[in-house]
Amino acid sequence: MATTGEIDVTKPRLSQSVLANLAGGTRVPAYDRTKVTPGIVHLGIGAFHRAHMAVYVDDLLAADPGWGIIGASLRRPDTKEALEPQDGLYTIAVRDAAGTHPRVIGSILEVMDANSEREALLALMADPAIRIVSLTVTEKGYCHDPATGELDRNHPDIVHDLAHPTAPKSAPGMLVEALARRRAAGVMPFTVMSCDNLPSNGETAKRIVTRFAALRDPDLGRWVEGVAFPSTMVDRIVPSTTDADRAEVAGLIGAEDAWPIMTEPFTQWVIEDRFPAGRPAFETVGAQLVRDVEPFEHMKLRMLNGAHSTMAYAGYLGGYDYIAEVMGDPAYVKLIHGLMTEEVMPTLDMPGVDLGAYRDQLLERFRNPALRHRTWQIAMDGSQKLPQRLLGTIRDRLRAGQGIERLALGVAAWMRYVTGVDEKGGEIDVRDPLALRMHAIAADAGDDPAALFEGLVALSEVFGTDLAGHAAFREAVLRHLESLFDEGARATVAKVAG
Ligand code: CS2
Repeated sequence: MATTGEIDVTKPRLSQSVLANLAGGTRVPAYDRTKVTPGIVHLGIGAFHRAHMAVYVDDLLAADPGWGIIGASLRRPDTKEALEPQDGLYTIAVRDAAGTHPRVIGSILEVMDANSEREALLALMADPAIRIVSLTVTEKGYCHDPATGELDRNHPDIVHDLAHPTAPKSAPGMLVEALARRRAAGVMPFTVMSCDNLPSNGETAKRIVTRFAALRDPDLGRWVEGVAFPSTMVDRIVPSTTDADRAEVAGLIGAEDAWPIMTEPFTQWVIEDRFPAGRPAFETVGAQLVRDVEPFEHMKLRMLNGAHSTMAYAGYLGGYDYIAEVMGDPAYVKLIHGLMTEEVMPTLDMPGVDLGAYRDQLLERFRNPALRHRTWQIAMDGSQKLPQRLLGTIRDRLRAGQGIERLALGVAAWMRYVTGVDEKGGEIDVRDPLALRMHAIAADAGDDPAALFEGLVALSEVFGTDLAGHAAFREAVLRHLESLFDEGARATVAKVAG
């Protein structure tokens, strides 16, 4: 992901001092940023957070300036490098068929690079003014076993952080060290709010963080048991920014922004209302505060993300670069429509929600021709995503003796994709924490789909220990995998779509 393209010297760089002079029509923060004080630390300040939570916070700072965000990146300093010269300001550019609509967001007061500013970041997280630490560290940032949701004690970052607990690298390590400092100072814990696409993301975060704390010190583990970890369901599609996007945004706002964020009009945030240390009035800016988020998470992960991953693998293999292109192929649309209607919707228990309307809205969002969302981007980290997007639904249906034709195609397409070789013999750049292991499995399997299936299904962190031996699962996935090799993705999609 490129972050800084060529900077056009004829335009000023976006910053506080040029806000008043941006091109007409550019919405800018409607509050005095000098009055905003930090109340939230956000770990994992990537594009998603900047298109989602930071926008909700931007909407509420006029009424309540005590909730500014200090963002931190745990891996790369690139966000800090892009935003620091811009006083934390950046543009979100909302794209629909009518055009691109820019808005400058001011809720991020500062970006810190955890690697070079670890001590300062931990000190800030221990400060009583910080009442919420939110997270978008992606699935793999939880250092867990995706199939069980338990902390992976052998994860290199966890091994490191247990050996060096006061200089942690991982998100669980950072949270626990900051909480330990608060406990030692007699400061009440912050609320930990996960905004990642994980099932029961609050509970999952809590399980991992308390386990890590207990491994450090059983007393600390018990104290961390008392920390609130509300779950949230987050939704907004955010393609990676390209240099062409940068140029377009510069033209629209009349200033150079090193890292604008491109997104869609739709946004949704459902939050479990459990914030003992206080929270901003998120409900006044469009978030839904509820007692139980889990049904919403299931719905979103299985419908949106399950369809997305299926389109990503089967679409990439079929030669489609973008989701909107996949949606231009009637066979793929039929597959996705059928997957959601016949196979996912019956597994969801959502009284009062019109699932048919939700599905149709998703199909409309996927069709957004202006969004340019790459199948390759969604295909990343499949080993971490498959369990909650496809395999949970598959398990529910198998338990009920129901068919899994379309869901199994999603899994088979993933297996075909992670071989790293496309249908024309070209290389696929497979990005995944298990990429090396999967590459070795594919190399051993050669051109035998059955051997590839056996090798991949034995990855228990993805498939657990139940699916490998399940006859109906084996039959459906292997049949589709053979078809993907013999006939290719487009023909297989057409066949399975019916
Ligand atoms: C996508 C998600 O990249 C992916 O895996 O499925 O990022 C998706 O766009 C978001 O969850 C939408 O809210």
